[in-house]
Amino acid sequence: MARQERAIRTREKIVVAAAAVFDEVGYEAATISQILKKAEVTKGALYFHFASKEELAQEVLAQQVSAVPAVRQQDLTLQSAIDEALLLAYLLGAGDPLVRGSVRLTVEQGALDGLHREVPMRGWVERSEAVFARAKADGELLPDTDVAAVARMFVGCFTGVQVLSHILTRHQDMVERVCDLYRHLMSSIAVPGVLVRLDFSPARAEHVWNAARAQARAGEEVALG
Ligand code: XVR
Repeated sequence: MARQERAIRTREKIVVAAAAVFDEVGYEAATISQILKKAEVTKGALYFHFASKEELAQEVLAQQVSAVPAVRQQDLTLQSAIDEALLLAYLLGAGDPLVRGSVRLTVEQGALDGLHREVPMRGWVERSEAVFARAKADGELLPDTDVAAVARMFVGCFTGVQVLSHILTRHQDMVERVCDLYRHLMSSIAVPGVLVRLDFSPARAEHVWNAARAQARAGEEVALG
């Protein structure tokens, strides 16, 4: 393996380990030595890539949106939007360390710890807005829908449901709660002919995950040549 590729892998291993520790104990209580132990790397390797716990947390936050693999494109853009939310919900419930750790960092608002929690949130709002703009251009949304307002509303509602699901069930009912949420929110923005074609079933989440993984693997193979 080339030296540069090894360095990239070590860096990513450290980021995932940091996320796992942030998920388990929160940002404030997390220590560099816990992260070292989990990552199974030397102190030198960690400090080569990251100067501090804060820098590590910022990187975990920065990777939040890309930690969710791209979903397979569906005929209806709104179905793709549902699938993305299902996948994020699934990964939270299944215990994906990067997703869970990053989301905990985002919603756990420590006193003056200086973390830029707006980074992933702005990323989600932008991404949602792009998807809803496409849905609108495709004629799937009721006329006069304000896509920027809708994007903020979806991200806010998702976050609220996530917090409640974590408190009540440690995310075990996350997929079901997101299905309920989307069934209600979509009926306020989708044209009737589209609404009846949308699939909001919780069982869909695992299929979305398998399809996204297969697609990501195929992409890697193409990249390797
Ligand atoms: O934007 C999101 C989706 O497009 C659905 C609307 C999800 C936003 C998730 C935000 C994340 C940060 C804290 O969840 C939290 O609870 C996938």
